Amino acid sequence: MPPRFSLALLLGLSLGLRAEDAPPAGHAAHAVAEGAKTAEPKEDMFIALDPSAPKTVKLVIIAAYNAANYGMNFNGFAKGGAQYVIPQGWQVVVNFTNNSPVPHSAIVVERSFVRKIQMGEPAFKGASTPTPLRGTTGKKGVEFRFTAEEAGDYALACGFPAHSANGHWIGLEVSATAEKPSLKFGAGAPVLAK
Ligand SMILES: [Cu+2]
Repeated sequence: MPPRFSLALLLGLSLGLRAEDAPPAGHAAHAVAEGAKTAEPKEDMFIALDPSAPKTVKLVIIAAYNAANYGMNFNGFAKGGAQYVIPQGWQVVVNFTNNSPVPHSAIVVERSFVRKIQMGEPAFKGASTPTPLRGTTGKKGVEFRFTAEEAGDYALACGFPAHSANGHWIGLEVSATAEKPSLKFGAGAPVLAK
């Protein structure tokens, strides 16, 4: 008997598969955007020398790059899990964007400040997005620049209240000995002091 039954079953199965293969209009684009957002971060995506200006480094900082640390990450990293090293005296140009509708910001502070609920002034003149406490949204981006005048251990932190204390920061060392700027992910990055 059941040729009919089998046929119906086959039809049902193939329909089911088709429904999965073809998401409703609009969802496909969303899926692509999600995929792009979570592309595995690579160091060279976020740091580059400026060929037109001596001793100038460009940093790309993307807040809520992916879902790591509930979106409270830069370029996919939180809690000091990535570390920039900038030679002392270099110009730093930061291009900041935010993937999330939740406001985030970026401010360079002394490393010991990352546990503060509220950030004060940036460690260097000009070293923050325009309104670090309120944050900004949107992928349009804001640019800020500063001179890494003084060697030491700093952090690039989110200035939105309580975000940095919840891990929304990465390391930034200004080095008196490094000859080139660098960025390192993972092991070798500083661990947050308890
Ligand atoms: Cu934040």
